[in-house]
This record gives sequence, C-alpha cells and structure tokens, in this order.
Amino acid sequence: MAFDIEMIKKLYSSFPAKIQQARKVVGKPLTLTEKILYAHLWGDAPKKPFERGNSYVDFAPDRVAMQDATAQMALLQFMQSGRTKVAVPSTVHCDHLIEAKVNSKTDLSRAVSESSEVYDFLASVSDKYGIGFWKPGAGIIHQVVLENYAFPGGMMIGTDSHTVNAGGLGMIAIGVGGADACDVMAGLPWELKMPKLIGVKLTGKLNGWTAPKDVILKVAGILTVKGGTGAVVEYFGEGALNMSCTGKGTICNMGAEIGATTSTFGYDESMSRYLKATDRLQVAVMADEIRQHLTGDPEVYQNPELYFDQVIEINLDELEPHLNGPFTPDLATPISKMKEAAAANNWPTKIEVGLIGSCTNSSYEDISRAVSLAKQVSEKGLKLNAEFTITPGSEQVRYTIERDGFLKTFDEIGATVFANACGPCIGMWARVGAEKAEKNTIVHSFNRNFAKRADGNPNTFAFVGSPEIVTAMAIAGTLNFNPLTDTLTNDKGQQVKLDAPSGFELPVKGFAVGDAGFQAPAEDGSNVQVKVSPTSNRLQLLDPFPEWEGGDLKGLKLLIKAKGKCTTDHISMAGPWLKFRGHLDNISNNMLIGAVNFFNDKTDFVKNQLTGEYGPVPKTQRAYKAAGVGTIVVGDENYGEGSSREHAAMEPRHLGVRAVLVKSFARIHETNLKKQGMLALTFNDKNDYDKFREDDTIDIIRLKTFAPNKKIKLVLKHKDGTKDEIMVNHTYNKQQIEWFKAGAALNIIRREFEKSKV
Ligand code: MIC
Ligand code: SF4
Repeated sequence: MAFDIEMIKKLYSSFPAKIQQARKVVGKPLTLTEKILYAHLWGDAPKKPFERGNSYVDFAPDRVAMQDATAQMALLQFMQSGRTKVAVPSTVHCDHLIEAKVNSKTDLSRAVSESSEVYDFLASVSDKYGIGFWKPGAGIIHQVVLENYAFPGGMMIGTDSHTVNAGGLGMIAIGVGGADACDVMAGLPWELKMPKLIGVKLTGKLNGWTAPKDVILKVAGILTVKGGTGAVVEYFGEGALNMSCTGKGTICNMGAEIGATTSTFGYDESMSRYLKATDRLQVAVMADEIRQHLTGDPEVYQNPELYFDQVIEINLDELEPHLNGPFTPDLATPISKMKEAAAANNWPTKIEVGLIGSCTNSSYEDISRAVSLAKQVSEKGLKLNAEFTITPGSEQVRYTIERDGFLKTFDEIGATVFANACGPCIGMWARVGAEKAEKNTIVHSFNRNFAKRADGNPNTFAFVGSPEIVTAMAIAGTLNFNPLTDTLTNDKGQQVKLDAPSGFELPVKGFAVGDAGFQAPAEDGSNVQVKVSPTSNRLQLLDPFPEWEGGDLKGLKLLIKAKGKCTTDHISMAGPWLKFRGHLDNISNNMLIGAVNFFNDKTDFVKNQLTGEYGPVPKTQRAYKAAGVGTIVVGDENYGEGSSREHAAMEPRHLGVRAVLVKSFARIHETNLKKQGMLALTFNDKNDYDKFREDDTIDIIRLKTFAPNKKIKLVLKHKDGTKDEIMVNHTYNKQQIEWFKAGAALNIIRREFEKSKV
C-alpha cells in the first residue's frame, strides 16, 4: 500500500498544467529537472525563467525525511516553531545509531537499550507532531524511502546528504540541514538557488562485471568531489532505460560525493516495475497517465548540448568496473589498472575486509548478484581470503533475501550479517584492532571513504566498488586481482576463474516482510508528552542563539587555518560522537578535531593566542568563549564536503566562532552556516589564504552595510604590527542576511510565532 496517496494524486492532477506553464516561461523544451522544479514552486510561476546558478527560488517540497542522528537536532528546532503538526508528510528513520559488532540481532538489541532515551524522544516527538516513525532495525532511511515514499516527479528534502538516492525513482530529492527541514515541516517555503544542469547521456547496456555503481564511480572520476556543486545531474539515454530502478538509486545516491544538489532519471518501465513490486501499483498507474511529463522532453535528449550546462557521455558497453579511493571517492581506478596503481602509490594490496550493503548498494538485485559470486566459492573449491560483511538496507530486503536463501549462502562462506543500519559506513563499526592504527586495506560498496570514516583508523585505505567487485575482491583477498581476466588457485591447486555475476532485478516471488518496523503517529498528538531530562548527556533543549550585536566584529582571533580536505567528518566526527547528536554542548567537544592545522600539520592542536599554549581545538575555543573573544575559522577548497549534519555549523556557533572564511564551500554546509546565524565567507582572491598567520587578530568590517552581492572587508592584524586588508565574498540574499541579524533563521520563525500568539 502506498503512503500519502492523496498527496501524490493532487500533485499529479495539477502536473500537466504546471508543465505547460513552465514551458511558456522557459520558452523551450524542458529537462525533467526543470519540470519537477517548476511544478513545485511555492508561489506563482515567474514571468521570466529563473537564472540557473543565480536566482534564489522558493519551493514547496512534497515531503521530508529525517534520520535519527540528524532528526534530533531538526526536531529540537521544530519543537520551537510553535506548530502542532507537521505541514507536509514527514518521517523519522532510526538507522545511524546501531553499532556493528557481533551480528544483526545482538547489535540491534544492544543499540535499543543503549540509545533508548534517544529513540523514545524521537518516537514521542513523531507521535505528537504527526510524523511516521521507523523503528531501529527497519532499515536505512534512503532504502526505506525508495521502497515506500519516493515517487516519480515528486520533490522531497531530507536531513541526510544521501536523500538524493530517491532520484532513482525519478524524484528531485535533496539533502539539507535540520533547520531547512524544520522550515518545511513548519509550513514555510524552502529556498534553493536555481541549480545548473549537468546531463549524462548513457548509451549501450551494462554487461558482465559492470554495475550501476561503476557509472557513478566513473562520473566521480570525471567531475571530482566538487564538480557537481550547485548542479543537478540528469541521466538519460538508452543506457538509463536498460537499467534497474534500484541501480539508478545507487547512481543518484553517490551524486552526493560529487557535491551535486541531486541527480535524477526520467520515469520509465524499470520504475514502474519497482513501484509495482513494492506494493504501489496505484502510483505506477497514475504515473503512467502523465508519463510524458515525468521525463525530459524528447528534443532535450536529442540535443542535450542545447539544454544542459554541461554534457557527459558514457558508453555502458565499454564501461569497466572501478574501485575508487583511497581517502576520497573521486580517485577512480579501472579494475584493470588497479595492480599498477596500487604498486605506484604504495597502497597495501592485501584486502582485510570486504563490506557490502549500506544505503547505496543493498537492493535485492545487488545482493543477488553478490550471492552469485559467493556461490562459486564452494562450487569451485575456493575460500574467502578476507573477512566479509553484509549490511542490508531494509528489513524488507533482509527478510526477502533470507527467504530466498541468500543469507544462507553468505553464512556458508563465513560472512557476517550486520543489522539493517548504517553501521560500518558511518564509523559505527567495532572493528577489532582498529585502535592499533595499522596500515591496511578494505573494500566496500558504500559511498564515502574519507580517512577514519569506517573504523576510526586513519591508516585504513578504503576503496569503493560495486557489491559484485567487492565480493570478488574479498574472495581473492588482494587488490592485484582483476576478476575479468585473472584466475584463482582452488583447493585442488587448479586455476579457476570466477564467472561474471548474475542476479535478479526484483524477487521472482515478490518482496515479503514480517514486521517492517513502521509506527504511525497519533491522530491527535496534543496529549503526547515529550520528555527531555535536564540531566541527560544525550539530549539537551536548545537555547536560542544571540542576535547580531549590530556592529562590526572586531578583535577576532584565528582559531584554526585548516589545511586541505576538511569535510563535515573533520568538523564534526561521527562514530563514537553520534551519541551526542541531540546534545549540542556535549557534541561541541568534537569541533574540528579532525581538521589539519596549517601551521603544524597536526590535527586537534592549535595555539591559544591568549596563553600562547597549544591544545585541542574545542578546549581552545571554549577558552576564547570564556574570555568573551570571538574567533574565525579559515579553510581550503570545498570546505564542509560530505554530510548534511548541521552540527558542523551549530558547534562553532555555540562555542563562539563568528565567521568561517574558505576558498569554497560545499552547498549544504554553507546553507547550514547561514541558517545558524554564522558568517560564511569566501576569499575573493584565493591567494589571500596565505596571508593568514597563526597569531592574527581579525576585524570584519562594513557589516552595517551587509548586502547581497557586496563584498565584505577583513583587516588582518599581524603580531609584528603589520596589517593586511582583504576583500571577501558571500552569497547571502536579503532573507539570509536577516537570519544573520536575528542570530539564526529559527529566531525569526520563533518571533513570528510569538507575535501570532499575542
Ligand atoms: C553520512 O553519510 O555522512 C551521514 C552520516 O549519513 C550524514 C548525516 C549525518 O551526519 O548524520 C549525511 O550524509 O548527511
Ligand atoms: Fe547511512 Fe552510510 Fe547511507 Fe549515510 S551513507 S545514510 S551513514 S548508510
């Protein structure tokens, strides 16, 4: 049964007229992305087309999804909005807080008892405000959304960067911070800069060892972790039509790794099949009725160069499997070149662990194809030469693959099945021996491979590949193996080759599930009590951030000049810190502890200018705060890459950092900083990064005239008495400047609510 069918019906009934109008405004054939965006405008259609990469646009998304680690902050903010119910269908998914250690059953029950306070909080807030609640064990947010809520032509936001996964079902689905989710749940418009459009034309058909994952691994290699910033990636062509819906989901999922706003595919037969298989026949029938509106116009796909800002073409017939990594998802190596690359770069070639599953790659098709390789282990007299683990994406997938004997096959080769949760993907992996920090290699089918991501060990070299390739590599146990050409020695000493993987797009006997793990909210939640203990170390009600004082920011100290990659994992680490996601003060103790200090190449070791001593970043910042001294953080390119976690913006705000000045920002993080009342600035001249010295005191001036498109001036006062003046840019529009002035976007909502009560 489909959820929220009335909402979809309503949207579809107005879709054709809205597209017609959009076509008039834009004055030419439309891409799918434009159709969905123009069909979700908050107000009336504009007179002229929005300018891509420039115009700020207010949208009305159809739904909101939140996962437990970000939902806590999103809902703590929502509770201050004054609403009694969410304005659009919304869901909470408990997936990030389950540590993978023993096996799914043991790990799940440990998580439920350890995090009961948080789960009870999320369940009661959901119940009270009309939010669907998916219990721990139900599965990973993006898989559950794909199975139950995503629909062609829809628009959703989610408090997780991989919300984009739903593009596999033809949605525009975008990852945001909790404050954005809070706006939409409170019935306000959601603002986004009109994205640029990148078209990816897929020709040919995937075959042999190549999987959908290889498409995005290849695209990541082409575009790099920054290349999608500010853009939506739209895939089309016969290669797209030839691919499963869940495969499309994988491709869209990892669009987050190239910084894309989102990725999407036009509605086609594969989506219709998937909707039907997941008990949503009605949605498929309705989508069929308006199918020409749920994909790009034919003229666009015939001459993409005329309609997209950039076009990439990939021939699936020729695409090779890839392994991307280590330490960054855009370092793409075709499998045939891996041996060479590993030797040239001194990567440890022995594979210790292969991990499949996660929100990116845990479809029935993925697992069935991996199983076809696992089966060959006993058939061909082979053995696993690495540890092997599986994290199913949802209880529905887990139940079905158990029924169909796949889990038994994995069990027979000695694999471990973890809970339906994020687990090792987000550092919730109690990997034995990781604390020894030994240099080692793992291969996985997840999406991220930043340093320390999976097991906290900075010396774990993680390579990302398709579940098929990961399985084959775990069987071989070495990066030097190319399953397409190489043989393995079996127990009889013979040389055997693995057959290329094969599988099923969808379960022949259909999906099945016992308890899917869904809890519907109360019809009337007004009597539901939400409890937050004042002595809790996991949950803390929020105090509003103070307003801007009204003047220039003078006498700021340089807290850290971060060098090189500084992702949200560097700014607010996950793993063991996830447990404090609902407690701003406690989680602030991880602020920037992963960032490398430019001046000494160390992490978590910065100079306190007040004492001259070096110490951890959070402790140093707390000392500045106690002394009433503001600070500034300086950073490199694509600062805040990765996650949507707004803790990476709230922690500095809470501890008294006033501005973050970088060479460039990742989209979600920049917005998160703005929402929380911070100054998010970029260098006008990137060489000015070099002007910052360790002992600098900085004034930010001209704030009284803070206005859109107007540069801001910084004065750097060096210790030797000299000065540098630099100009910096920002992307604040009028409304966003109001957020800064009010101290945070939420302060404005709260103010409005207070006014409405009087
Ligand atoms: C991730 O993959 O990094 C996460 C954990 O899912 C994050 C969200 C979070 O930090 O809670 C994301 O991608 O947004
Ligand atoms: Fe969870 Fe990993 Fe997916 Fe993020 S990327 S939602 S941590 S499985």
